Amino acid sequence: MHVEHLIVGAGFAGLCAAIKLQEDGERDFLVVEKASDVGGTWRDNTYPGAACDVPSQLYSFSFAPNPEWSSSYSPGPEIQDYIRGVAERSGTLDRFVFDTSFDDAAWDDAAARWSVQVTGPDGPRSLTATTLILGAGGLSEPRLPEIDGIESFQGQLFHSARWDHSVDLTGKRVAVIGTGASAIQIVPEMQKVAGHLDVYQRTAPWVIPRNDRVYGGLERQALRRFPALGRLYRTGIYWAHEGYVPAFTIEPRFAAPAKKAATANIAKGIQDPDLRAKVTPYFEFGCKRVLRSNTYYPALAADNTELVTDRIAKVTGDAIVTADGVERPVDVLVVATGFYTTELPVTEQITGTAGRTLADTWRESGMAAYKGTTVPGFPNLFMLVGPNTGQGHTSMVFIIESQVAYVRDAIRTMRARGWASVEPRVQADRRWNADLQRRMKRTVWTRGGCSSWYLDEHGRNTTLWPKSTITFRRQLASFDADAYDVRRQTTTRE
Ligand code: N01
Repeated sequence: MHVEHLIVGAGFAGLCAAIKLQEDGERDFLVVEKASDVGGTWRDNTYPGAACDVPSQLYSFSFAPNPEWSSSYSPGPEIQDYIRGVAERSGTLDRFVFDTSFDDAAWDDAAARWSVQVTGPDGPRSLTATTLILGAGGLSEPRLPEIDGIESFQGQLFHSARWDHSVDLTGKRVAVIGTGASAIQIVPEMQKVAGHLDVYQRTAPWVIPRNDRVYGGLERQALRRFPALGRLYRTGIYWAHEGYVPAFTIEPRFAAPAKKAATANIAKGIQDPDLRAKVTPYFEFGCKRVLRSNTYYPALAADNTELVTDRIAKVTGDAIVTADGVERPVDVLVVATGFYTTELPVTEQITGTAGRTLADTWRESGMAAYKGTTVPGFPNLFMLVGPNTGQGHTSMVFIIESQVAYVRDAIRTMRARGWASVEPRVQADRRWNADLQRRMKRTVWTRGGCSSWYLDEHGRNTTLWPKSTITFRRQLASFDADAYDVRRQTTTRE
């Protein structure tokens, strides 16, 4: 079987690509999705308290505004319903193949197409595709902690992104390992139901107030009746973010007001000076992702919670033992320890022109792509949410739409000019990434004195976009064919 376009993943990115390809009259595409539903991260992260910390109006497709958001920061299930609703209304769902994993893809140079293996309910299947559009997500592969003895734990253990809803937590001794964006949403919910809660903190994060606001009935009615109002909200929020955050990542003085708000947040939520000291970060504001919560610090200060800052030495059958020798019994162990971000497992599964996988190509140099989307040696591969496209402060949906616009233009250009394949030139790729990494050196993510999922094992930031998102959108506004080696539908290279 041959399809013109194979899209991997049915989250925001894959869905956006499907909808926009259809809009362009491209009918011959398939979306393969390993799970049984659309939604990506919002389908997978069902932990209690899951919610977005990017404003709802901005965390939606520009072409599918939603006047029904219940509050300024949407709860996870509402976002999942939104994605499902958009998918259903789009008329693309008949080309989604669920419960089907993407196993591998290899570029067939003679045929100028990808040879792909997938596995569905009926077993493995081979197909070919002219373009491969990867929307597999940058935060989709859970990373379990490597802790001595953890495999011997006899109680219930699960990752934050694979919540086991069959486990009743009421009155239990619950332990949460990690204090990142997922954990700080989980902890207040656990504190409400657990008999006792231990929170294992390796590094204290900066947490600013969440300032969530429930939309009143009148406000929602107005948003429904006057779509322009929704667009106004969106634009206003967008510029408020854009005006501030990219500036403070370069210039620490601009971070001072937000750092002050984070310090006041600690003082408001926690009375005990020892606990306050423990939760006060040692690194520069913004070095790790800045988190938002009004309830995290009060939950840590509650009588049934203990914040443990001693290093975890080992896990036994029913307890966690810290380096100071203290053993704390545990019934349910939640590991909110993040994701594989710089060594994405999917990169092992894609083989380019030189017979090397993406993972091999990036092993020494780290992840890198031209415009975060295309890679030399991998013709007709388009990565959505690729290297250096991530955001710590604003909407990935904005980035996804920018990338999809670029991919659409690439496909239109290929059709118009009769090209079989496009592949970014090594020089263009080098120039793009050298410029990014030059700027990266000046950012708080590199010089802020912390380690984070933004950085790879060499300390290189291969995940975040270091300029404004409007710059990203401008730079991907049209397909720049002169940065590419192209091959005509005959076999000569230009
Ligand atoms: O993962 P993380 P996350 N022993 O990698 C700790 C998005 N997101 O799932 O800081 C002990 O940030 C680790 O400690 P340290 C968002 O982009 C968004 O929380 O490395 N601890 C850290 O505290 C976010 O940034 C939303 O020292 C260990 C934690 O586990 C991204 O997803 C909500 C450990 C991991 O934090 C990832 O967030 C949720 C070990 N062996 C997620 N290993 C919203 O929109 C790791 N840790 C609100």
